[in-house]
Amino acid sequence: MRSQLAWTVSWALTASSALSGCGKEPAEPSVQEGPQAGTAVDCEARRAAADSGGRIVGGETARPRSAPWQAEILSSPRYTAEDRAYDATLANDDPCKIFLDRRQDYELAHKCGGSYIGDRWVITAAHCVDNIPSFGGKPGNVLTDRTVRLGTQNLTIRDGIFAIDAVAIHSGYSKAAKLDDIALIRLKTDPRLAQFTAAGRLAPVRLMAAADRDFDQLEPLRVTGWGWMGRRNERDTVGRRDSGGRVQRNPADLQQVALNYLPDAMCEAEYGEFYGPGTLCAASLGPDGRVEAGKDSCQGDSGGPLTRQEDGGVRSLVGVVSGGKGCGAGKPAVYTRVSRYSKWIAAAQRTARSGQVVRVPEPAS
Ligand code: 4AZ
Repeated sequence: MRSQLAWTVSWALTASSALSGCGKEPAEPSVQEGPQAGTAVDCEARRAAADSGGRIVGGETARPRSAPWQAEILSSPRYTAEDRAYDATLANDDPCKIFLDRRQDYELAHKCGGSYIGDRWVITAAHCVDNIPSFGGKPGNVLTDRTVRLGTQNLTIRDGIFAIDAVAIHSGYSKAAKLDDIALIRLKTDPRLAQFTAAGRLAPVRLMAAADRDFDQLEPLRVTGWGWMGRRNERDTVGRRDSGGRVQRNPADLQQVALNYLPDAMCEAEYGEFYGPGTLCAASLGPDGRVEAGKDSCQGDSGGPLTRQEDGGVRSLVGVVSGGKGCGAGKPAVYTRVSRYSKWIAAAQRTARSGQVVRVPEPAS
């Protein structure tokens, strides 16, 4: 259990902002209103102003529309002038400091990734929607304190925010055990879903099923997200700073990085009881057969898609970003193994109820 602390800490703050541990979190987020997707010139200006310049960790900007199922789970920032003034007084090494003066609104709002699977359903990680904190450290309500952005790979475009109708969380998930880290979100009925789909902005991703071809050895996989871009070592606390001392930032443009499917034994050796049949191990493997440091998912990528390419070019969802020790620290990372949850997904879709968060057990096989 030499690493339990790093593991626990790594996941503890994922679904909330770094400030929540210090008793603050934006309250009652509302659907953001903003400009519609504009001209190319507008987009360039927005991108430049957003100062993203980055990657997942060690990745690159995803080609436009290359991940039309990519979802973002967000809450609206509600930091007041007093919040900002207070934040500015904190020392840079204070874990409560979240560098409000250095971050864009879309960064403050960002919480997690997800994948659109069609019919108003988004798949994400349980830890992104379970027991979310609210303002003042009080328990939040995921149905009202979170929204979902679809139909764009750029977070400065605001015409794609959807309200949540229902949430189903795997009953096997717990913050302590971290297994069964999977949940479904059903969006409220919205004509934009059909409009975005017709416009090619939105497309559901196919789910890998147990009967699909097995993974090739070291099969190339792709993970995408708007998560932190700096490396974080295994033993670093999850603050706003990367291992080089720079403030961790979220990019405006969706990032992608290529990883390899790894043998379970590599994650079992690293994660022990936190790795099981419902998890999948992935990292970038170097030519020496060891995990290559510097290419990884990180905080804020959680819940997002790990995909593979099928024969014929279609991508299918094989994993959901769950967690791991550090980011790009030369450790393999843990993803929820989607093909193990086909029955659970169907059960969750049957069980979900409007206006409720339900916990759904694994159906008897
Ligand atoms: C996180 O805290 C997290 N490097 C996500 C992914 C990884 C580590 C931590 C994998 O959400």
